[in-house]
Amino acid sequence: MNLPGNEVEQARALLGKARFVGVLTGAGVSAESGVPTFRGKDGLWKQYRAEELATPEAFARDPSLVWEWYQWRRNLIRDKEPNPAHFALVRLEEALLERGGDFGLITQNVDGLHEKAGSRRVIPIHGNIWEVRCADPSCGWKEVDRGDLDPLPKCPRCGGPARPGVVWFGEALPEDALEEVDRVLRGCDLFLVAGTSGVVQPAASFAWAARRRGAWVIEVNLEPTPLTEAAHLAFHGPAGEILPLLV
Ligand code: BV8
Ligand code: ZN
Repeated sequence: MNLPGNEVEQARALLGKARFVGVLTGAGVSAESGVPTFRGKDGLWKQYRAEELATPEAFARDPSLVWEWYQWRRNLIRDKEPNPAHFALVRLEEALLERGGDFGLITQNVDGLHEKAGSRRVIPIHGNIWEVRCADPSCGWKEVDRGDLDPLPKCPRCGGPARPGVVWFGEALPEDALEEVDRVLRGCDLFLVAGTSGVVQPAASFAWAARRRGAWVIEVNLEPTPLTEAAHLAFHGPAGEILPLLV
């Protein structure tokens, strides 16, 4: 990693004077904690891709296969700890709130590591892998359970199939989360995007929306992404090294 010093200084200056920082994180922020990302060579599970398993259709067709994937991921994540990227975002939030500013951390990650690190204003737009809920929305049963589950968990209230409490492809994002996202995108004067490939909508449009409203946009990723074009400053390297350097 060899970052141009003047750009690091520019990013630090922008972060230092911002009043309202919005952040969008993706799987790359948890990569250094040992959580596999979705896309790229480490993003594969058996012969499947996330887009083939994280859908209501896949669950209707083969709930055992989908649960097997989620239980594999729950077991992988269970004992993982936040890394310096997560902790840098905690410090950024603290600094903003201390100087009377505002902050919102939009995350596509379902692993709960931002909360574990101590971030408070987290907006988990794709749900929570520890939540289990009834597949029938009219039943409404749900709970957070970090333990081992039956291979094919059932809803204790109505006896129907239970499903992971995450947002699948083709499903709407939670309304309360979208309202909070809107507040961040309208209000922030700096938007920081870290560790996301920027291909999943609607999250992939957030940086553009913030920029259109006049916010500075900074990207941190191992490599260029479709969002690099939306960024005023882009840093290429591990989030666990770059975020602590900037914050
Ligand atoms: C919706 C949760 C409407 C579950 C996930 C065609 C065109 C455009 C859009 C669409 C289309 N067809 C369908 C759509 C819509 C679709 C979509 O965007 N599809 C794409 C793929 C084409 N979107 C949806 O369906 C969304 N819903 O649109 O609803 C609607 C409205 C009303 C009513 C009904 C419907 C819902 C999408 C939610 C999908 N859920 N996951 C689970 O986890 O199991 S998505 C999945 O991708 C992940 O979970 C993650 O949340 C998301 C994004 O991935 P990333 O986090 O970016 O991870 P990725 O592996 O891709 O990249 C990692 C990056 O990190 C890389 O860039 C890498 O370089 C970098 N990196 C790695 N290590 C490091 C690092 N960077 C820094 N440091 C490191 N150390
Ligand atoms: Zn039920």
